[in-house]
Amino acid sequence: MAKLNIGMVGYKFMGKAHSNAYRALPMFFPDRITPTMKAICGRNTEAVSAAAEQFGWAEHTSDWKELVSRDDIDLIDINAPSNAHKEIAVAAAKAGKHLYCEKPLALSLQDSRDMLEAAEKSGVKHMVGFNYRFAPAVMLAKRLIDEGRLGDIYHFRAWFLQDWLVDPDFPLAWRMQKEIAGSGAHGDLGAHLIDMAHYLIGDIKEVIGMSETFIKERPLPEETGGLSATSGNPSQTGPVTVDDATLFLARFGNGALGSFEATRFATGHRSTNSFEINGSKGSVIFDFERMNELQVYFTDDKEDVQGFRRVLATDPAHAYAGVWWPAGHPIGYEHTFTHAFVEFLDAIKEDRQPVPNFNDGVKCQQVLEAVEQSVKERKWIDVSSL
Ligand code: SOE
Repeated sequence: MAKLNIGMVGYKFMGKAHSNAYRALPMFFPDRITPTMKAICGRNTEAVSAAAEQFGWAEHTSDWKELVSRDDIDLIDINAPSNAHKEIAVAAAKAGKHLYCEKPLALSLQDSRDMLEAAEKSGVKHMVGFNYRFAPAVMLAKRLIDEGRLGDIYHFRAWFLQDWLVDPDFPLAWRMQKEIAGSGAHGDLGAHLIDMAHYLIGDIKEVIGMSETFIKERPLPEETGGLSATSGNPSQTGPVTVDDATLFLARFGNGALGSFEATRFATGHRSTNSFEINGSKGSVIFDFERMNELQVYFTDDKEDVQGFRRVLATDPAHAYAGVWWPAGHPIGYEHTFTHAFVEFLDAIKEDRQPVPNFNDGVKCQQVLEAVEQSVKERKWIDVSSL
């Protein structure tokens, strides 16, 4: 199959990011399967029609059921709010479509398991949108760990800090409503950190967490989109039903210790997504705001030059780097999505599951829920008990 017809549900922040990735693919990865941007779907006909034109989709529709049942669609890309994921994914799987779904996979662990089961039953390929795995500097960290160049891993500490909710008048957008988002900073930002930990370190055995909702009531929104929202009448408010910040400690199956912090209240941090890993032979530090760099430290460097050094992950030696620009020319956020789709297209061609797939989505959801249970019960929770 040299071509693949895409039907996409969602047209806001992630819809734009995914569309951009599909458009870049044939130009930068011409030897791969070519994705054809067939049809985009959203509830607001006027808005989705404008998005179709702006992003380059051939058609638009406001009926996802019609979209997933079309014979000429091979893959359904779901980036609508989280409460829509399960129904669409299960229906699309039953219709035999490959699935790409944004994170967190579902509103609950059970829903995510149902999605995985539906995908496995129908034998389609499935992938979950943990795009940060595909930053070349992150992939370099993975290689250093896998090749034993950091030695035994002792610590994984990660933090994803945003500040877009510090203003108490910021309206009650969907990301602050449990029935639509599942959870707050925890599922939105913490999910990325958990997946990164699974990718780099391995399975998490047990967790203990704490969480807080600092602003408990917010003005009702008039309109929301991406990370922006406008409020109508500020005197009309509603309850925030998700966490503003969640922190937790973890013990990995291989004995490493982890700490995780996800917050939308880190004043001054627009989107600081970082991790540090310490091993017996060295350490790495990644900071998404400098996503082309990996700080590395090796204990076997000569003592007089020991220290963290900055490696620019833009040489042909680094994953995907040779495809874009000459050595030393940085890439950005949007490229992580293109790389994720390259993995998906390759998996379809090679008849294997892409990574990360719904199994990884379920694993992440399991940790998310274990942390929530721990917050409620104020004790350590064994992740495998869920
Ligand atoms: C909003 O907090 C958000 O866009 C998340 O939804 C994304 O997954 C993350 O990559 C950046 O922040």
